[in-house]
Amino acid sequence: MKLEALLFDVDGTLADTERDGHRVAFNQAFAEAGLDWEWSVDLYEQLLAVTGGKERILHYLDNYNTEFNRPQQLKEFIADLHKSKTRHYTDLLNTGAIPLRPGVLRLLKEARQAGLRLAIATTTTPANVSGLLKNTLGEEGESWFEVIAAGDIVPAKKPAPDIYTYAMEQMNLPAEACIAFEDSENGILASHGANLKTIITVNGYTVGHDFSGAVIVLDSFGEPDQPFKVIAGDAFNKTYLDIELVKQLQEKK
Ligand code: XBP
Ligand code: MG
Repeated sequence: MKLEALLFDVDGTLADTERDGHRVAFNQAFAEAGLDWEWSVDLYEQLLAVTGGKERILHYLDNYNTEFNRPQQLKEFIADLHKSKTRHYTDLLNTGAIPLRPGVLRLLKEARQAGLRLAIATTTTPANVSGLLKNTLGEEGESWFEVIAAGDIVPAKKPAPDIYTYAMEQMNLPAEACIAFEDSENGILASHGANLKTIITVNGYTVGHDFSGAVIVLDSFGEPDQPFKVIAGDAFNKTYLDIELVKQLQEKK
C-alpha cells in the first residue's frame, strides 16, 4: 500500500533526551523534594526498561530503593515528584540544550514537501513534546504533526501497541499506509504490536537492544555530508535516510 504517514517516537529518536535530559530532570526533582536519590548514567540505563516517568519512579522504589519509607499517599507523592521533573525538563529544553538528532530536521522537511502526513507516538508527557518541538522547529513546530499522541492518553504505555493504534485511529489510516521510527526495544515492540514496519536509529542506551524484524537499523538518519552506519538491513546503496529510501523500506516485502 502507498505510504501516507510517518509516525515518530520522540525520546531517543527525534532527540537524544534521556541521559542528559530526562535523567538530569529526575535528579533535580529529587533534590528539590529533599530526597537523596541520585540516578546515575548506569542506573538510568536499567531504569529505562520501564517507560513513563511515574512508572519509572515506582519501578525504582520497588526494585532499587526498597528501604525508602513510603508516604501513605504514594501515588500522589509520585505524581507531585513527576510534575516537578516535567518542570525541570521543560526548563532545560527552553535553554536549547537538547538538539534534534542528525538528519531529523531534513527528513521532516522532505516529508512535508512530499505531502506525507506526520504524527508523534510517545510515552512522554505532552508538555515535553511541545517543549522539544518549539525549541527545535520553532513556534509552528507542533503544527507539523497532525496527531501528537503522548503520555497518559492511553493507559498502557510502550511496549504496549496502544499509543500507535491510537495515533492511526486518529488519522484514519491502516498500518500498511504508515511507517514508524523508533530507537528502543520497548518502542519496536509497541510499533510491531501495531503491525507497523519500523526504522530504527540506535543511541548509546539502546545500541545493544533486540531489533529483530526492523526494516533497517541505523546509527542515525544521516546527512549528505554525514553518512549513517548501517547496523542491520539493506540501505539500497544510500548513505543517508531520505524519503525515497523510507518508501523503498516501506514497500519491501
Ligand atoms: C520515553 C519514556 C519516557 C521518558 C520520560 O519512551 O520512557 O518515560 O523517559 O518521560 P519512548 P516522562 O521513547 O519509548 O516513548 O517523565 O514525561 O514520562
Ligand atoms: Mg524512544
